[in-house]
Amino acid sequence: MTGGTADLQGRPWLQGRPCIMGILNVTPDSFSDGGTHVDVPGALAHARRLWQEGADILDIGAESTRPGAAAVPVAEELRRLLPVLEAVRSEIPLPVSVDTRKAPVMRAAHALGAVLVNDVSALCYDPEALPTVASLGMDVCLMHMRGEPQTMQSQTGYRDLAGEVRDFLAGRVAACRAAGLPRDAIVVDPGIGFAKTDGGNLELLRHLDRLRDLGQPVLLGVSRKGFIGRVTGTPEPARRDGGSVAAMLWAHARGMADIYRVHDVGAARQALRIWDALAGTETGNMG
Ligand code: HH2
Repeated sequence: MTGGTADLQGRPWLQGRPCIMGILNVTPDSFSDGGTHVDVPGALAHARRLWQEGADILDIGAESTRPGAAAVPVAEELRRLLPVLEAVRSEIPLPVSVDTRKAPVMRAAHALGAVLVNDVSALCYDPEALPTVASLGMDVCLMHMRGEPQTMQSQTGYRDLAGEVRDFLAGRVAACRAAGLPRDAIVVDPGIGFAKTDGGNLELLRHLDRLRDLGQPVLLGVSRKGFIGRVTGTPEPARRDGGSVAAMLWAHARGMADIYRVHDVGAARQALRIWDALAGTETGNMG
């Protein structure tokens, strides 16, 4: 079984049904899978598995953005990322996204065939990031957060969380449009777990529909996040896939997201298929 929709100009979220982004972290310290896929053979084996289990796109990241994580120098991020990206691109027929905040990493990843920049700072961290994405013609995922991964959990107070997230993303979409990015190239993400309390994450998930009037595809990243661990009493991130699937289906049942960023692609794909079979909304791609 493969997700395998590598056409649509590398934009599987335009296929008319929600798609799955499989996470490939090539970091020693990611909160859930740090250190497990850092060497090229290990990373490639994991990418193969994500593809076979039904991913539509792979998101490769070489800098952890978990709460408290320190920034990684460009040279080190490139050293971790590029050999894996090259190997994945030579074997796996899926579009690849690069999870980075840095323009030089965006440029190097583009040269190796990455089509989407997934920037948790919504192109705010590096002043060169927005002109770089625009000049390379890459797609972008703009995520809401405040501050830096190291400090973000001290900035969790909001008057109207969903409204403020929406307004921030509207401003970033406008900045991208002004820099020349076409509307189809822009995805937005509420940033679950980034500068939000546990209650804030739940509130944002309840009101995700408020992002819909932006008119952009919505990416949702709930997989194994800390709030799932705290709400369910599951300290080990790798044991949070049940809660991750539940949060994903909450959004899917309400049509509130277009891309689900997940660690366990097989579980996510199964859950979406069964939900759609029950709801009568499956599109014939029954694998
Ligand atoms: N979450 C993480 C990293 N990148 N990108 C988007 N667009 N949305 C997210 O919710 C998101 C993201 C954190 O998860 P993970 O990659 O598993 O961990 P780490 O940052 O520790 O590598």
